Amino acid sequence: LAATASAQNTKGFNYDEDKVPAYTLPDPLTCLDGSKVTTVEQWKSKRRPELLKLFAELEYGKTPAGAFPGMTFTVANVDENALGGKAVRKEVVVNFTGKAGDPTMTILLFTPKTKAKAPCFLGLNFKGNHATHPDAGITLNTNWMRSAPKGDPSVKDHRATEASRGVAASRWPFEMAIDRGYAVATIYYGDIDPDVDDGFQNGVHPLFYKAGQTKPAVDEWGSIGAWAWGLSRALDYLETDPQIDAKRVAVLGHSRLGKTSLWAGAQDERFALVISNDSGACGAALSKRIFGETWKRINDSFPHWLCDNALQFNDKEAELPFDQHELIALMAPRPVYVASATEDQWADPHGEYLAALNTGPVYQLFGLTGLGTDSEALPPADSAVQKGHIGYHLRTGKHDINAYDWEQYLNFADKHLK
Ligand code: GTR
Repeated sequence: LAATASAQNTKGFNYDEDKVPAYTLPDPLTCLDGSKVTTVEQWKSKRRPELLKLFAELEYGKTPAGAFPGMTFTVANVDENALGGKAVRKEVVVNFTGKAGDPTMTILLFTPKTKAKAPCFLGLNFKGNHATHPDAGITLNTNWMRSAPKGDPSVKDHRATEASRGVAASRWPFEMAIDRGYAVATIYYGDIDPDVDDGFQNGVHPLFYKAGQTKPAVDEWGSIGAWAWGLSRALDYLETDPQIDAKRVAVLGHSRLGKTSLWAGAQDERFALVISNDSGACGAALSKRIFGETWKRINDSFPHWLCDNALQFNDKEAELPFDQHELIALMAPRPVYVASATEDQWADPHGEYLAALNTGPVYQLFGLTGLGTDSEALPPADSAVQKGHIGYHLRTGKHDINAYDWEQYLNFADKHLK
C-alpha cells in the first residue's frame, strides 16, 4: 500500500541533520501586523482566528461550515457481546445530506459496558472498518480503495476483498482501549473522499459546489479538509449517542490521517484531545526545516490533499507566513500529542518534536505547561514525555501505529480526560 511505502527513505531528499538549511520560525504570539499577544483574550479574538485563516487559505483550503440540516444517522448491526463480551459494537451510517444516493460514511463504534458515558477515541482508517478487526460481523466496505501491492489479495480492482478482514488490526487495539474504559470509533477515510486525484468529482466536495462549479476554488478544501470535515460529522453523531461522553472525544490519526486529525482538531474545538501519529510533512513536522518529505513533494505526489494556493510555496517554504507548530498551537489550551518513530525519517521525527516544543509559549499564555522541557534534542526513544499539556514520544520502529503508541495515548488521556 502507498500508505506504508513512505516508510522507506526516498532518494533525493535530505536526511542529514547538518544539511538542514538555516530557517526562522514565525512566533505564534506575534500577529501579522507585528503586535504581540500578551493575553488569552488577544490570542482568542485576534491571533488564533488569523492563524486559522492562513492555514485554511494557503494550506488545507477553506472548509464549508458545519453539517447539512438534513443529515441522518442510522444505527445498524448492533452486537451487544462484541470483543469477547466486553463491548457493544455498532455501525452508524451517516448520510451527510439525508438524500438517497448521496455519499454516506459508516462509523464502526465499540463502547465499553459501563454505566457511565465513556470517553472516546475517534480516528479514520485506511483499509475499511472491516480491516480494523477480524470480527466477521463488521460490514465489508464496498467503496473505492487504493490498490494493494502486487501479490496482496486484500484489494482487487480498487475494492476490498474478504481477505482484507482484520489486516489492520495491529493498528486498532480496541480491547486495550475498552479495558481502560474508552470507546473507540473509526471510519474508512475513502467513505468521505476517495484518496485519488480525480478532480474532486466524487466524495463530499461536489455536495457543496455552487451552480456551475466543477471543482474547489484555489483556496477551498482538498481531501485533507474533507476528511477533517467528516471527523466533525462523526463527532456530531457521537454527541447524540447515549453511551458516549462527547465532551471527552480524542481525535487521532496516523500519517496522512494524522495530518487530518490535526486539521480537524484545529478547526473544531469540540475535540477535547488531538493526537498526531507519524503525521510528518504538512502534519506535525516543521515545513521550513528541510528534512525528509517536503512541501513540494506532498503537492507532487498527492495534488488533491492541499488546496491549490499551497502550490506557490513549493520549494519556497521560507516564504510561508506560518509553520506547523502554529497549527499545533491552535489546539491550546486543549491537550495535544505528537508521536514519531525512529525509522520514519521521511516524516522528520526531529521536526515533529521541534514543532511540539515551539508550541509551548501558547500553552504558557494559558498558564499551562507545554512539553515541560526546553531541550531541542530529541528525547530518547521509547520514553514518553507527558509532563504537561503537550505529549510526545519517539517509538522505536517504522512508520506505523501500534499498541505501544496507543498505550501512551491512553496514559495521556487518563491524565487529561478522566
Ligand atoms: C506517504 C506520504 C506521507 C504520509 C504517508 C501515509 O506516501 O508521503 O506524507 O502521509 O504517505 O499516509 O502513510
